[in-house]
Amino acid sequence: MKREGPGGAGWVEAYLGLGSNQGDRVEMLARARQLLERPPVLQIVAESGLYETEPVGLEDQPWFLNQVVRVRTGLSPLELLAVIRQVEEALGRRRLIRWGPRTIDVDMLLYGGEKIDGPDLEVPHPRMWERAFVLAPLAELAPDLPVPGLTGETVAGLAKRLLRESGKVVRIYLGGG
Ligand code: GSY
Repeated sequence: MKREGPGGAGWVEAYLGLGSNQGDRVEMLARARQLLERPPVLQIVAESGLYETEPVGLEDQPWFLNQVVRVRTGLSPLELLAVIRQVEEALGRRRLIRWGPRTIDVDMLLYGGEKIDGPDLEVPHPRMWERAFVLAPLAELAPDLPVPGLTGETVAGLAKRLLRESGKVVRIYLGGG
């Protein structure tokens, strides 16, 4: 547990990926951000824009809105995971179909510089480096972050390459549907 603070010694910077493709997607993301900040040991310190993104995994489902937020937190990784699950549950997330549609999805992408390989939690998120819908918003907040295992590669560089090569549409959301 890392509780000193608020926002002070012992607090860690983490990045969370938010996604929604059911219901009022803009509202779902807004409510998720609100609920994430409910515990006094978590503050959102930066938000990317919203991106409208073509589904990855199960392709026959509505397009997503995705966003990445940077948080500062005094929660341990597993405590943060518990908060994430509470937020997903409060917003009606049902884990019915793997890769399937969801009102809200919150993924812990990065937690400080930690590498976590647990049964319930893997950080960095194991699939984040291949997903343009994660890296494009992350590149707004942390463009120069190095990509593990790819010497000299940054989040911004990899995002650009994935946007070119993945064939998946990832575009800034301008509203209206
Ligand atoms: O892992 C997040 C849920 N998800 C998404 C998503 O958030 N956006 C896009 N574009 N495709 C996705 N496939 C899954 S599963």
